[in-house]
Amino acid sequence: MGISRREFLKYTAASSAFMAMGVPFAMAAGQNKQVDHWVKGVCRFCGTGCGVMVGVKNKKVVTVKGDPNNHNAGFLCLKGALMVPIIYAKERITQPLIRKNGKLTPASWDEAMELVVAKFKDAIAKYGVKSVGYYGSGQALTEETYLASKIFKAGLKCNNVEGNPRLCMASAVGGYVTTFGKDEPCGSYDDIDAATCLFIIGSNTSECHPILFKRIAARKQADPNVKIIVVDPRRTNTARIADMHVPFKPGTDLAILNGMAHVIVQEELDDYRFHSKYVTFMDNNKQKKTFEDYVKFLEDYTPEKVEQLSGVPADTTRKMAKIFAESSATMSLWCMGINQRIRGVWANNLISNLHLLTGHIGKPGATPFSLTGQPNACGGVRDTGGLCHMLPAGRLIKKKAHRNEMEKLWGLPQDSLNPKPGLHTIAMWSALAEGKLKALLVLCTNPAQSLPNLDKYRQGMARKDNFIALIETFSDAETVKYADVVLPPAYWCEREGVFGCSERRYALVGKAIDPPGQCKPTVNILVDFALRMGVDPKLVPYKNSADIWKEWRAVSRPTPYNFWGITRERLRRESGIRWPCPTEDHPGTRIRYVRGEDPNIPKDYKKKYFFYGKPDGRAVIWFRPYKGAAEEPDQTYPFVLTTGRVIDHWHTGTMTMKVPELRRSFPKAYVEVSTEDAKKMGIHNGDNVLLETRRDKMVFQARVSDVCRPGLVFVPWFDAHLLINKLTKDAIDKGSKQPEFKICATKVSKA
Ligand code: MGD
Ligand code: MGD
Ligand code: SF4
Repeated sequence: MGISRREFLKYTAASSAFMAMGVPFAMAAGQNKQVDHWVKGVCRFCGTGCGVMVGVKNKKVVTVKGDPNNHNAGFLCLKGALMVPIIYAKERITQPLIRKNGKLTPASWDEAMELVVAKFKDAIAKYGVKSVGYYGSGQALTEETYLASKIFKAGLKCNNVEGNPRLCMASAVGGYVTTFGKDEPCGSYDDIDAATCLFIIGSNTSECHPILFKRIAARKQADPNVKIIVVDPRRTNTARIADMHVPFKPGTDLAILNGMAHVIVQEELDDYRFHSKYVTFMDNNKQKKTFEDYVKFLEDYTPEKVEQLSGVPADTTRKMAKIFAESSATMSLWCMGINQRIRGVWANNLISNLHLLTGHIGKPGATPFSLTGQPNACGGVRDTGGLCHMLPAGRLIKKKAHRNEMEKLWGLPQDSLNPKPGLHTIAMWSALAEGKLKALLVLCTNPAQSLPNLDKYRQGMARKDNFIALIETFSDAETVKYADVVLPPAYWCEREGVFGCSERRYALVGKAIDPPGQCKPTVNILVDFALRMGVDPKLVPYKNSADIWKEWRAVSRPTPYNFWGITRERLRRESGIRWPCPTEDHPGTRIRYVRGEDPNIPKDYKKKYFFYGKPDGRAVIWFRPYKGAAEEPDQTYPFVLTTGRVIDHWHTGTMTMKVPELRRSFPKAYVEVSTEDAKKMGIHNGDNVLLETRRDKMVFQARVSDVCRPGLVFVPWFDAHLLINKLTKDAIDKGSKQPEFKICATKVSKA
């Protein structure tokens, strides 16, 4: 099934130049397999959104290969290439389960759904709609998230609709909305091929977006003058191809980014013509300011002061700023090192500031570009409005005009939608822990492993007076332990639907095979839930996910998202289309906010750029001061603990741990310690090391290397047997409500 590691290495060996640069990928893996037919789809894993072809023989998936017509040009990384055994894992849940006397026992669909609905109805009757909720995922299909959100918001008038993108992309959304007035990146992957400076900050692209990293490495290989700067406290594999790797004290990005802006204005490297025409300057109190005020604000961020705060040598800040500004086209790429922070929105703003200050925006190769983590966080949750404050296509619950527009589109009476935003993720799980939330429907996410400060939230999940209905594919997911009912969904290519990746590209995941046992497509489960809950059948008139897609196109049409031209037929024919796409003959949009590129801008518009998300058409340069992390190291907890990913595992490991090749490469979590710290503490590779934070303590095996800077330790969070989130902190960004997974204080000692 799939390809073996040997076959994989054979394919990759063909591209030894990339391998030498540390770029792991598979080319057209599985090409030689005999299959009955190929079905077009999208990789199950990361937000790179690689196109795959699924090979089917005798009604079973036997292999996958990269789609040569999608942006990945036929390439897949190891996770993508080895996806097949997961479908047939022995842990697949194939029938509904109900907890009886503490044990999950098989039940019929009818029995399980009746119990779910009885619990939801009972909670609503006793405590109101605020006592129920939905917690979804950036891995659910677009149609699934749109539908779940509609059932809760329009059907039940309950805005407690959240999902794991709150842990992931919320700060990027906050950054884009405050800077440009609209969510989602302006540029696209094509910019990588044209950039002459790639500024990578808080992203381990090589492990987390490997096929994009391959594209970055190819760009560098094609033109050695292209400069790559990696700003990351760890010397990751990504940093190893950089011209400049800039390690620093975690959590001090705001100072570094302001320091770069300081150098740019002092050395007059800014593009005055651009920012005087297209930018509004604004302080932290939302007061309009001038460029001169901004220069004054930046006086506090001399490279020398930045050095004191962050540990980045003053000359390094100067050099970075000069390369950023003087390159002919600079592209910034960032991910969780920026977003998972209590000042994540501000850090996002400051990256965009540098682009608006230097005019590195809206030209090929010049753009700020946040990388999305999950395959459909953009496509499902951000765009269709699957969070507690949002409605579809960028509309907001708190805006009456937006609610009224959605009421019209959904055929609801005027002013019938609930005007109060619901509970955000941490508030939702806190409410469960405090006994205020009584019934929760959870889809395609494993919060019993992925939430920060886990002990608190797991205790909440374990309470006897609440009810958790979980739609989950695998019996060994941690959250299954806390579920009262488990509903078995069709997995990945067992049902049809759409994923939207980091570059606003939407592509169809085709149905290749039937689901096993009693598994059902999630949209069927959700419609069944809605009807049993007494939701008006006119709100859920769908036979399949294609019907929902049709409605979504219409709902997006009056907005700058505009998916009208992305028909199901086109999705079947083409390998992904980037929105906005207003008509069926429109090719999709590469660059937003630029006349002639973005269909939202009239062809005769008087200026070249139009940031139409803002009332005056100007993007905002924000004055955001430096603020540190929620929990800085001190004498008692002197180290910073950071958490993140490894190339071969996906999140909580429920899928990748089922692939022998992937499991073997990282069988368990470990703690990465710097050579310098290890020497001081007498720690050697493989020694047991105790980590202790204010929340919990745990022992990990040491990996001593030059990856972490002294004072920093790193633990990957895929291992269900070593739950590092018991140690992390649940402090959140005030604006985006995203938790600061990336930084907390810890003690480190040899165990
Ligand atoms: P992380 O490992 O979470 O991955 O992708 P990334 O964000 O690239 O963290 C990125 C980097 O942030 C780390 O190298 C870390 O050293 C750095 N960092 C820590 N603190 C700071 C800081 O204060 N400032 C800066 N500038 N950097 C800091 C995440 C992405 O990956 C996401 S969100 C998802 S959902 C997907 N998950 C995933 C996976 O589970 N496995 C694999 N293999 N790929 C994945 N792709 C996606
Ligand atoms: P996953 O393992 O992706 O992690 O956290 P989670 O979403 O909780 O969970 C997906 C679940 O869905 C799995 O249990 C899987 O078995 C199941 N599943 C797979 N396919 C299907 C399907 O088709 N249908 C259904 N119904 N279920 C399916 C992710 C979250 O974690 C994210 S996005 C981020 S960015 C955070 N990152 C992060 C970090 O960097 N550090 C630490 N310490 N914690 C983190 N937690 C966050
Ligand atoms: Fe899948 Fe991401 Fe690898 Fe592409 S880079 S094959 S989307 S895991």
